[in-house]
Amino acid sequence: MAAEIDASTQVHGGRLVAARLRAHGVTKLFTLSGGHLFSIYDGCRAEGIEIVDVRHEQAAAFAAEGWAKVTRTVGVCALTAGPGVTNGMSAIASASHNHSPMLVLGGRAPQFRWGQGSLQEIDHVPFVRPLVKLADTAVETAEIPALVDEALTAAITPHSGPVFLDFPLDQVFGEAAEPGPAAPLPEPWRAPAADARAIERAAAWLRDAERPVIMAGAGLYWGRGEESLRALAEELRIPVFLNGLARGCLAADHELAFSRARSVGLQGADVALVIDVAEPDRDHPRKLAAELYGALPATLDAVRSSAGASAPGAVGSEREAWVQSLRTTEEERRAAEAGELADDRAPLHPMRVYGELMHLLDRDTIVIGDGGDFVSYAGRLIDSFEPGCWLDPGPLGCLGSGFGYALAAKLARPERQVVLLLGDGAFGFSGMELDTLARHGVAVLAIVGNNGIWALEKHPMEAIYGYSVAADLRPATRYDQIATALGCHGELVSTPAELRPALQRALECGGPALVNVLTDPSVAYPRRSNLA
Ligand SMILES: Cc1ncc(C[n+]2csc(CCOP(=O)(O)OP(=O)(O)O)c2C)c(N)n1
Ligand SMILES: [Mg+2]
Repeated sequence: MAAEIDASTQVHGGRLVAARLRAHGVTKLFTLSGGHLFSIYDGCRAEGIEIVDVRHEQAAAFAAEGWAKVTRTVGVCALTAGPGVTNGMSAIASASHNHSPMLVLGGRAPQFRWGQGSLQEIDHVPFVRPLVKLADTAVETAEIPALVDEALTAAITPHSGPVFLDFPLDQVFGEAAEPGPAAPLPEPWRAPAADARAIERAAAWLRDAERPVIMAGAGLYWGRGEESLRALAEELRIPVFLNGLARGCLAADHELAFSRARSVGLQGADVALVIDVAEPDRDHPRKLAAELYGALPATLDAVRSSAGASAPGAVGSEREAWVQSLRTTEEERRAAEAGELADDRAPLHPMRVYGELMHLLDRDTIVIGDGGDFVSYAGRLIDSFEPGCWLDPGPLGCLGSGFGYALAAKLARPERQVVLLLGDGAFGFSGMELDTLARHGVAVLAIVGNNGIWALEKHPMEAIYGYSVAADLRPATRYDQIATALGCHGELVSTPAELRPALQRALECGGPALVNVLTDPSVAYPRRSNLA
C-alpha cells in the first residue's frame, strides 16, 4: 500500500513522477537500469508501481507500446540518459505510426553542468520530437507533476501516440512539494458525434447502396468503436473487413465478418464506409461523399439511427445477395487452404504450423507476430474474435518488437494465452528477452518458424537478381536450447507429427516456452508487392 504524501511534505522528483503515474492508473514501468533513473525507481517502489526490467531498452519501449495496444491505456517505460533513449527510438517510431499512446521517461545528464560533457549527456528532445506528440525536459522539480499530466493527456488525446519527457539528474533527485490531486485524464471516445449533416449524408449513402462495405483499421480500436460498429453492420446488413489492430473488433466468425473475400469485396462495393485515422487535411485516393470527424461510438450510433435501418424494407433486397456472394467467396477461399494446412513435408510448411496451432488457441488468445513470411502466413490464417488479440508491428514493420509486446500482453492479461510468432531472423533482435520472461515468470509461448533464412528478403532478391546476398542464417539453429539455457521450456520440432504434442507441452508447462519449428526455406509467401 503506497504511503500517502501530504501536500506540505517535500518529496524527490522521482516520487513526483511516480505519484502522478499512479494517480492516472499506471501500474507497470518497463525499464533497464541506469543511475539517472534511480529516483524514479524509488518513487515507483513507494507508489506501488511494478518495475519490469528487461535486457535491452528496445524491449522496454516495445513493452510500453504493447501495453498500450492491449489495454488501450498509456504504456510507460523509463530509459536511461543517452544510449537508453537512443535504443528506444524504433519503438517510439513504431508507436507514432500505430497511434499507440505511450509515455517514454528519459534520464538526462544534470542541468547544472549541461554542455560540459557529463556521462551519457545528449539532448534527446530534438531527435525525439519529430516522432512524438510532446517532447519536453523537466527543468524544475516543482513542474514535474504538471508535465506528467500534460504528457499523459497528449498521449491519449486523438490521434493518440507517443510522448516523451526527460528528467535532468539534479532535478529528478531534487525535492519539491506535491501539488495535490490530479485532474482525471480525458476519455475522448465519449465525445460527441460528427456534424449532423455529414452523418445524414453518410447514412443515406449506406442505406441506398446495393453493395456497401465497411473497412476499418486501428482507429476503430483506439476509438473504442467496436460495439457501435457491430450494431451498425447488423442493422444495415453491411459486410465488414478489418485490418491491423482492428482485427477482432467484429469476431471472425460473425456472419458479416470477412477476410479472404476482402479484395473481391472492396472491388465490388458501390459504397465503402472507411473507419480509421484519416487526417482531415490528408489527400484521399478517391473522392469522399461524406467526411465524419467525431467520436466513433457516438458517430456510428448516429449513422445507424439516421439510416433508420430498423424500419421494415429500409435496406434493399440486393443487400442479402451481396452478403451471400461474399460469403461464398470467403468459404471457397478458406476451403482452398485446407491442403496446405495439412501439408506433411518435413521441414514443415509454415501453413502446417498454423494448421496445428489453430486447434490449440482460445477465443481470446493474444497472438503477436514478429517476422517476415512466417508472420505473413499467420496474418492470413489466424482469426481474431475479440478486440486487441492480434498485435503485429504495424506500418513501420520493425522486426524485434515481439518480445516486448508479448511481455506486456501477458502481464496485462495474465489469465489469457499469449502466443508470440517469430521468424528466426526476428528472434535475433530481442531473443535475450527470454531471460526477462523467465525472471519475471511470464508464461508466453514463443514459436519460431526456423527456415534458416530471411525469407521475406531472400526470395524477392532472388526473383529480381537471380541471386541473393545477406539473406542467409545458420540452418537449424537450436533456438530451443537458447530458451532452456535462459530458464524457459524449449522444444525442437522437425516433423509435422511432433508439432501438436510439443505445442501442448509448451502451453501446459506453466512458464515461458519456445517451440523451435524447422520450416522449409523453399516456401515463399505468395505476395504481389514487397515494398509498397
Ligand atoms: C528492424 C528491421 N530490420 C530489417 C527489416 C527488413 N525485413 C523485413 S522482413 C525481413 C526478414 C525476416 O526474416 P525472418 O524473421 O526469419 O522471417 P521469414 O521471412 O524468414 O519467415 C527483414 C530482414 C525490418 N522490417 N525491420
Ligand atoms: Mg527466417
